[in-house]
Amino acid sequence: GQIVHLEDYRPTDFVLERVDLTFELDPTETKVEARMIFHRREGVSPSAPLVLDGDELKMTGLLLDQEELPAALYEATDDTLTIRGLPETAPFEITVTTVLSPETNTKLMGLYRTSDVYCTQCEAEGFRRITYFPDRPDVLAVYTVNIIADKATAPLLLSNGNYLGGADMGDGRHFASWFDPHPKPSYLFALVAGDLGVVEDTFTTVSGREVALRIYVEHGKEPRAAYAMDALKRSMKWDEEAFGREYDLDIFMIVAVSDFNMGAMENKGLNIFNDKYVLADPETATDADYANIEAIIAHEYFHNWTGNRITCRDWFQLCLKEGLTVYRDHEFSADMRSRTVKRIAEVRHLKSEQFPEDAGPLAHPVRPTKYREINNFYTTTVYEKGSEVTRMIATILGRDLFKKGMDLYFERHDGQAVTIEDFVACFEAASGRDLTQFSLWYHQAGTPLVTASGSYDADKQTYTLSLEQTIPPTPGQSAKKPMHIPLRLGLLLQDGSEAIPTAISGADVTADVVHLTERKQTVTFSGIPSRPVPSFNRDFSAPINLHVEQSAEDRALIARHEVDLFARWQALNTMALDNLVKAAAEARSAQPVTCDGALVDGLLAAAAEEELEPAFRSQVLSLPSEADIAREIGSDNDPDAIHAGRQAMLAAIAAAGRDTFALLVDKMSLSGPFRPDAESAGRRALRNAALSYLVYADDRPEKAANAFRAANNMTDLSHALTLLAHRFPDTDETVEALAVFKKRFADNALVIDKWFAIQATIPGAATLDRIRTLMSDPLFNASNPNRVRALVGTFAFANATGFNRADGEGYRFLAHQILDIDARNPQLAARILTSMRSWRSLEKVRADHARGALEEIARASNLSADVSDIVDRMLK
Ligand code: HT7
Ligand code: ZN
Repeated sequence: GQIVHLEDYRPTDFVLERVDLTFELDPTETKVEARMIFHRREGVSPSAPLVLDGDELKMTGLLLDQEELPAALYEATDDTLTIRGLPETAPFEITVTTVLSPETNTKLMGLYRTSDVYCTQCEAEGFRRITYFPDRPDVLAVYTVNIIADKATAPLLLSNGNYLGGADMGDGRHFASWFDPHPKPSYLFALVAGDLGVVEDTFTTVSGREVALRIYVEHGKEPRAAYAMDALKRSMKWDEEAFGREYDLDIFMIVAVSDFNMGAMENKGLNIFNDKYVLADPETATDADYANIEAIIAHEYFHNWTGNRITCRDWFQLCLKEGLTVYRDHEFSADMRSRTVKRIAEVRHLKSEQFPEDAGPLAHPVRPTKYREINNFYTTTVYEKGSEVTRMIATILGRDLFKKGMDLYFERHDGQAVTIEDFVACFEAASGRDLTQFSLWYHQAGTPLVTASGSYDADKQTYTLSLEQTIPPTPGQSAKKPMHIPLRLGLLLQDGSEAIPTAISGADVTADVVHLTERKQTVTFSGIPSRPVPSFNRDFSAPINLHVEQSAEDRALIARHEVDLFARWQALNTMALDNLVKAAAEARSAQPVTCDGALVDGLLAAAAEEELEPAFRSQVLSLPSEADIAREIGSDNDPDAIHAGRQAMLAAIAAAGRDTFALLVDKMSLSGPFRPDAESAGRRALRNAALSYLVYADDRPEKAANAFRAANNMTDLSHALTLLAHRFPDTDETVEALAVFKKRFADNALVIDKWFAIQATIPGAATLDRIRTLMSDPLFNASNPNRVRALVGTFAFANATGFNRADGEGYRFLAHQILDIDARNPQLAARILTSMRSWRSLEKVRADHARGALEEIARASNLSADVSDIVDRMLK
């Protein structure tokens, strides 16, 4: 594929006025007729041709104003259709007929089949796999869609917008017509046809309009869509209250399918979901599943305004809709659940996924300036860092001005395809602030590092902080400018109260936000009665790394007294991480692993503190992951040493806290029917965290096996199975539990995915053989993305010791899998391959094996653009 550059953006030569699509559905010979009305844009040369995008299309007809086009006037290549001799000013109609084979479309882009249902996925460039079209997000048009299909196998015919009507055609077929009055880009087009069950409800908008809500699922699964429906109604209400956004069609539909490349898709009025993010009941879904469903239903619904009504001018602006919509779904979940616990989960995710991306060969700015394959830019940088950038705008402006800026954005740009500059300009206009320096967050890749040191002058009663920011070099960007970093800061006194300075110099400060704008800055706080303990980056106000020498006692003071609960968790987590890094070094040099007493005391005190909510306490008990430790160490990583050090620390904490944990297991047990609410989930999380420590402290599997037998919901059951499999992989108890679980849930694909994933994460070199065996299990299905992600993806992303075997077999296994998957589904292959993004930070032997495996992929013939883009960037 060719490289696309932001600076080459030009509007199209022709304006698309409207689109009429007719689909005659057939598994291998679907006929698509696309009628498009265009006119030449003012000022465009009369000789300029119309160039439409295509991808693997078979065209069977081409008309201009209903007359066949002479062959001399057009040229069709692999990816374009060029038409010449078009009218100078008058509108004209182009009719393209194509024939598609949805059944054999294994890329799951364009029109495809999943469990006998026809469905589409058009973002980013899937529409061009349906017909020749100006397939770019700045081409907005009004669509009418006619669907003709066999009535018996496809009684349900859906598309975007409002239903116009339909009828029986008398020949075993029927048709339906849909009209979407809102101009939209092609990536938001959707069609679904098949035989599905439905859950129905209604929502009355703030202005009193009734909207029909429908969630379509496989027959028999309707009861499992109840939670998704509830989440949808809460999302609709929340968007009215929090952002003043009302829904704009008579109907909102969600369809759940089992073969899907990503989580879900926000097609106008017809969201299509990976069924993993719709279906839930206590027997089959964990608390994490419920929380994900709530968040993703909300996310896709929120796109109706941030993405659909206001869309992206080009794909470089992807964060305009994704970063903002993630920010909105984060705020929604924070309002529905515990704000602090939600923030902790967000920061954990950001640090474990986005920070490594930003520190490795795939690093790119939130708003990139070039790409080879746009599918590879649906990244955690665009989504999660993009959300953090939006959050920082809210922090800098404050709640009211942020809201004013958002209102202006909706008012100014409704119905348009816009840029990040347009978005930022709304906040500048609303606040009168210059956000030029702030905008570097969109343009400079890499996680800024802030180094801080403080000194207290008892005579003058001043406290001085020296702060320095550095932004590491990233691919294509060696020198960086200093950024505007809004750093929330607390100064705690020894009694735990907060110092209120009488004056501050050296930086702009609003409330507790210190605005860092220089490379080096010295900030002085006056009127500080005694040496304070600084609590940096409260609420994780900026997505940065922070280096500060702080004693365990000072961190413990923050952990006990901070008013910002996030900062309390952060203090304990940082203490734990420091200790885990030391433990890894000790394990690597075969020394005994030491566990800091202040850390153990802090963890156990927080775990037992009844004033704190259980979900928070469970977060405290969950130590940084092996990947977190590797990231903190940064280079020359030995995953086995990291694992050994961490296990030793777990054992030490488990031994010291045996009584606390036993008490918690008792106290946190729940009676009565299962409820998926945040509070009940928090109790289960704390109970299971405590149970994990009890199991670590034990060398026999009974406790875990008993928990497995006693579990009456999927959260507890899968947790117990994980404990058994990870801690006692080859015991009779584990073998039996795995067999029981498999038999009980054999006909539930989403639960069987968990069965595969749990085994894929068993630590140690032996797991690779297990993976190979599991791949020949009859339940393994190489063409179902969820199943491939559950086994191969989970192994590569989440099993540090198994995947990074010292002999390099894990990497070679993955290389072969990537080539195999790539032949069917390039998007899926490229995504799983990113699991190797941190290969350069491994110790030399492993890094050499990893490079060898990547080179093997790079050498393969017929690589997709998706995989070759990723592998080339990783090897650069
Ligand atoms: N906007 C969507 C992103 C997307 C996607 C979804 C499913 C399959 C392929 C896809 N390519 C891009 C999902 C979202 O962020 O809401
Ligand atoms: Zn999105």
